[in-house]
Amino acid sequence: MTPASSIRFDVLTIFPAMFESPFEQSVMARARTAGLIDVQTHDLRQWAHDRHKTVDDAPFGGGAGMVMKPEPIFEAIEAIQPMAEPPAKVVFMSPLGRPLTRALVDELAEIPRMLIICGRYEGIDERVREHIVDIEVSIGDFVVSGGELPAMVVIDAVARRIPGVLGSEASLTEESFDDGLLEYPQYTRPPVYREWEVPPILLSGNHAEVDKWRRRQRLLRTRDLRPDLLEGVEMTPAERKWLAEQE
Ligand code: 9D3
Repeated sequence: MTPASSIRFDVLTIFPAMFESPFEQSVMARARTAGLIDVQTHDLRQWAHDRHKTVDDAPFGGGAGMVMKPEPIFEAIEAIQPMAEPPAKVVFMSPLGRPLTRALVDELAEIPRMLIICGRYEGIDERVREHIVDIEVSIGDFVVSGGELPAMVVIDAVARRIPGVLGSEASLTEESFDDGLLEYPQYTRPPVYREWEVPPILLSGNHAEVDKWRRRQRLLRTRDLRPDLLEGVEMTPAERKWLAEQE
């Protein structure tokens, strides 16, 4: 995987204000200040054709709900593409899309510019999907009210793959979890809270024993919570024996 050194996200939405706060905080705010990501929102209603700024209409053939009209979307994309370089890949957030996984996040992180269309209403005119969308992405098999929150999930997850967005310490930590195991249990002060004690090994100062304990806890948690993830994981004979002994 070779991530882009910076990524520009153009976002087409009828709710641009939804994108303000999440990208003004913490990791994403620092990434923007550092020039590693650029998030530009565009209000789809700017490209509506009437004084009511209509962007939806009733479905041909009848049925419940409204459909997003094609003209404002095509015209918006044609206006946004020349605003920067290189030409953006057009990403449509949709329940029909490719499920977002670590592999898809890594694939998207190689694209230096994407224009993300956020759908609302019951759907979008099929000609948009057919003629201008490059990639359709879903965040999972559940329904949310529109493409805005899913777009923010994509931007956050993709931005974290750009070198420098996470501190070097955090990115090394993240990489150490690339082996497909769940994380180990974490504790901080106080060592006893309401009679509940922190595992004594963590207070021992014996780093080799701490590492061994953490590795085994990860194996145990993965077996109990996400046995599907344990398939491709390599274990030493000692680890395999220990795990089989745990209830
Ligand atoms: C009755 C059919 N519905 C689809 C299951 C209509 C519909 C509901 C909600 C169509 C779109 C939406 C709004 N959701 C998104 O735009 C969306 C989404 C999602 O709901 N789940 C997971 N990923 C995504 S990406 C965009």
